[in-house]
Amino acid sequence: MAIIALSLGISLGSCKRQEASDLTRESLIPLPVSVAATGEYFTISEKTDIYFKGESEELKQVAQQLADRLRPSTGFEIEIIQASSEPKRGSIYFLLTGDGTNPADESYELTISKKFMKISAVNPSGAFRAVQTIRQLLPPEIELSTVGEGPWMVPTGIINDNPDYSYRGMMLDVARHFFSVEDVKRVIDLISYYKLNVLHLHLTDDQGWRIEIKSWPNLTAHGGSTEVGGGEGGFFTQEQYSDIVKYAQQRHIIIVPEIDMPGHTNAALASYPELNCDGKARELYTGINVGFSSLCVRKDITYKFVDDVIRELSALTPGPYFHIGGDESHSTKPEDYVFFIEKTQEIVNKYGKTVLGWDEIATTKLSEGSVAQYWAKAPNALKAVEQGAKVLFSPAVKTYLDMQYDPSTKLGLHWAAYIEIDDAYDWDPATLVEGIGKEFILGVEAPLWTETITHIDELEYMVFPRLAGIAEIGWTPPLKRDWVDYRERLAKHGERLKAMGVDFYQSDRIPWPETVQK
Ligand code: IFG
Repeated sequence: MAIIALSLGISLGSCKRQEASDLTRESLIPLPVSVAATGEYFTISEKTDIYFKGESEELKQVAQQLADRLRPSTGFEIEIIQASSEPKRGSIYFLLTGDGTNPADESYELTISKKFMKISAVNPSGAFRAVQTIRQLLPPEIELSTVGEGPWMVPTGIINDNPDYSYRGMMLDVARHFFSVEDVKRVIDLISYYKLNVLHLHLTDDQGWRIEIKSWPNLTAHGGSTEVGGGEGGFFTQEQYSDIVKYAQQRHIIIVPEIDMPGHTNAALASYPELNCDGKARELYTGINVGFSSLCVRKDITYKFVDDVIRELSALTPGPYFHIGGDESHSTKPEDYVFFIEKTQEIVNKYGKTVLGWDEIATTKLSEGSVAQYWAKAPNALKAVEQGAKVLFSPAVKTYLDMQYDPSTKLGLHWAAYIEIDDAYDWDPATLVEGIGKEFILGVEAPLWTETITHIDELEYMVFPRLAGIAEIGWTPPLKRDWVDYRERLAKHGERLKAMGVDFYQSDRIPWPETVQK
């Protein structure tokens, strides 16, 4: 009897392995534009190598990034091979179809058959986005750094995918509380997993100046020496900033630096007396009030300062945008605010960058290409549209990741709203503000302000899983998005977040599996 049971077991086991798969039922976030299943499995095994076609160093790097992910958790060698002929059975195969004329195109096609996994993309960025999809098609154990037993099976079919919006971002406020290069790289790792392509760094505020400016060294020496609550603060040297930029670039993410002006400038005003209208340096500030500071708008030295800062930081920033802040300048006379913002836009453009600014900048004459970031006042966003400018959507009531989930959340604020997982997901930028249709929207970005956030674990708790929903809003067409479906997919993502060691919020609005419940 035992022998029969054994053989039955083996055949059942192999039958189990042959039961039909269904690629369309996988829990991918963001949901791809189109998924067609063919019902079999591709298996990554010790025979699997990764081929890439052509001379692109960036494509080779994407192949290496996939191998770096697969090796530790499968234990397989996984060679990287420049394809000259057809790759052998069981291989993964990258190729580019673009001619470089459309570098912003992030589309990819992932074709999975029993014999091959093929990724064809217009640009290396699309191949990198496809790698995130592949990670999500494998068992969650693929994210571990210890060898799992597998089998490492992926359902077969074809995925054609591309993003709805070209700007899909997160903002990290490193001014209220400073976060290290290592923490920022962790954030870049996690947002790249959800196919975001922008990290906006809020580098300066009343409580801290976090980026070295060689021509004004006291900005960091003094202005970077504390933070909310009086801690030691900190700052990025220009070398460290460049390291962050490179790390982001390797994950096809651009860095948007923000120097918030003319308000939110107490750290600079404390560092240089001459920046103050009365010539007296301000005290360092470790509280969380806003709106009390302003650069001295009618002094010439102010524009030497602004020019030096924008020049030095633009030279370190390959991305197209420079964010000048412009929010809550309650201590700047309205006519002075207009004067300052219009002059500062010229300086940004002089250094070859496009202006981003909080929605108040739309009360001034926007320079060519300037983008208003809608956070609080829809009328400001409409003013931008009236000027023919694009709007970046960060409505505080939907996207502010420092908002408490509900009144019981220990961290965060709630001046805008309590934002649970469904509140952050179940909205459409293209219909949120009457008069601002999709054609005026550059994309979406979720800011994390850090008045109450001091540590990477607290950051992860506030950011995840809400950011995954924002990422889907930025990537997936609204007609394909549905809270009931997303809720099920997110529940399955719990195991992936857990495997990646993310300290995410386990909302009781999500049916997390037993294996995830803390
Ligand atoms: N508004 C301020 C931020 C921060 C935030 C906290 C903007 C553009 C409230 N400005 O949001 O500096 O204090 O939720």
